[in-house]
Amino acid sequence: MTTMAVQRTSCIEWSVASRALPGEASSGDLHLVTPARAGVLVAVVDGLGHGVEATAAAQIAVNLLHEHAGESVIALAQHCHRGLRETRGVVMTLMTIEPDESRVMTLGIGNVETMLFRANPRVQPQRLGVLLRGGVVGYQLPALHASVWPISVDDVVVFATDGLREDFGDGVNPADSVVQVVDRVMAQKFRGTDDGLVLACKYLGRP
Ligand SMILES: [Mn+2]
Repeated sequence: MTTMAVQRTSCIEWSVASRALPGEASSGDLHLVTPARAGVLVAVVDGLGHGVEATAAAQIAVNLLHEHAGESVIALAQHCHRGLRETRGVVMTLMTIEPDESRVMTLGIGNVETMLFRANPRVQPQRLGVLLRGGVVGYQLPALHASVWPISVDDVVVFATDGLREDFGDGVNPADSVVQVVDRVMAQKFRGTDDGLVLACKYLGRP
């Protein structure tokens, strides 16, 4: 297992932990965090299956997302769909965090679970989950509708691929550091039957 030390990109600090399926040299679960025109783009991509073909498909997706990082989450999904037709395809959740609007825009295709945890205990609901639409990028896209959420300073967003159990959010405390969040989720919720990746980011406000 590898955990990255805390990183800072634009308006967030973040960390990621990942593990390949035991016996595989490379993981098909990849991430991207990169400055975007309106703030920052965060993406988690899971190549279908595991091993080198899964990694190759996920890497193509990450390269395309990086190349087009200034575009909307919907345009990004469309670029990836066109660019992944010759691969086994990926599932992905995309999010732009936009400090000028104090909002996130997000789109999930497939099953990369993503939740926002409110730092302020008086805000209800305390958690929001990205609505995931069935499909495979590169093979069959669902209708693309982005969700828009308000975000406040110190709110935490956690992405987890299906190598983590669906109840991964139960171990998340938004008051913890992002490194503590990803370490705890990986230690407690890794299934061991697939690659797994968990990424946490904390919103810092305007840079
Ligand atoms: Mn998977």
